[in-house]
Amino acid sequence: MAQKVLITGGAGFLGSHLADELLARGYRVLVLDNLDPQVHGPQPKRPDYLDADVELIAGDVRDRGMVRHALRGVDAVYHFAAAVGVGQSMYEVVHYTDVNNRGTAVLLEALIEQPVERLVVASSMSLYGEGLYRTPTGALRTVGERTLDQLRRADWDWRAEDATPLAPVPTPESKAPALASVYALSKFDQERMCLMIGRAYHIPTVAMRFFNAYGPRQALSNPYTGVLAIFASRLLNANRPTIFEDGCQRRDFVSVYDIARACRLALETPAAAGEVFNVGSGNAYTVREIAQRIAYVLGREDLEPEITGKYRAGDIRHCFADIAKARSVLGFEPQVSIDAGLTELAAWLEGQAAVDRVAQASAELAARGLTV
Ligand code: UD2
Repeated sequence: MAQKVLITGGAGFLGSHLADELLARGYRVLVLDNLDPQVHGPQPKRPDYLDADVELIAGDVRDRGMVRHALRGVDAVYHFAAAVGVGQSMYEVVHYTDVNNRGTAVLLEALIEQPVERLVVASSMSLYGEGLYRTPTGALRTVGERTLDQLRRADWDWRAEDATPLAPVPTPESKAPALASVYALSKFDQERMCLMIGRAYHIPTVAMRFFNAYGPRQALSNPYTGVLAIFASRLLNANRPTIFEDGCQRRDFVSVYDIARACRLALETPAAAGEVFNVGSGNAYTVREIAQRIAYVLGREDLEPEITGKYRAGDIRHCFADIAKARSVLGFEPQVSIDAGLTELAAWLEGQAAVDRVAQASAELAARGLTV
């Protein structure tokens, strides 16, 4: 009998792609998801994109009874259920702590009673804060948070004490966390709690630190979606993308398909137990480069990005992944190039707009009594 895998939060962006990846490899997939209206809309229902072979339980990971029920007959668990807005976590503190921290605690208590062969938890690059830097003499450096004064002066980049520029380098898992949001704190908490309980109760556990994920099914209704989808949506609506700072900040944009593959490998690789892995593309692009590439794939290079010089408080300057560990231990190799990934994202976004218009048109017809 094929292994049965539970994905909490499996109706969401990352979880549903993981479900596809697992089903394609012959696993049976069960999803526990509360179909949060912020992600799934005001009248939540099973998302159309969720594969018909996925067994869906609509329920909350904070509900003990529901979690116990979902764990019956399950061989492995992916814990992806979480509230995911960095900015929002700074005012909905109770909600984020409740869903992310307590939700994980409830799941872990249930797992102590009903252990599984593997637990994989979704963590985030946000817990690094700024990425790792190198001085001109080659020494590695960690930095803190840029001050508001510095940002007001449009002094974007990090420098050493003697004013020489610091160069960003790929960030490895060993970089100490620098938790700058309730969200980042909750992700760190989730990964530590899972690894700790996993170790104590012999549940082989793996934590995956995702970098900037993108791809079809990104929750566009969620105002906290990433820069790629924001730029693409602006271009599709004939608006110029708006770039903060000078656009030279760098990130690691990783395709959701590569994330799904890395997560499957975390299930199938015995040596991954007890470990933490960065999941990125291994490439870094500036926000400017990204704006250009999206405009190119959409054929809207006429809509040049507007470089505002404004800034978002709490933004980091650079962070991109060192994926050497995932490569060597998991045998992970990113397969989706940025151009292929963006082309697909853009095609999907165009389809989304069409669907929205269709829904609106149908509603209008219905309101006028023109449809049955
Ligand atoms: C945040 C989260 C990360 C994940 C991600 C969503 C942190 C440290 N991390 O990462 O965990 O949730 O969001 O993919 O907060 N930008 C523009 N114009 C725009 C929007 C963004 O220039 O219209 C810039 C922004 O200032 C930043 C970069 O694009 O420098 C990336 O922004 P983001 O919100 O996509 O992601 P990031 O890295 O802040």
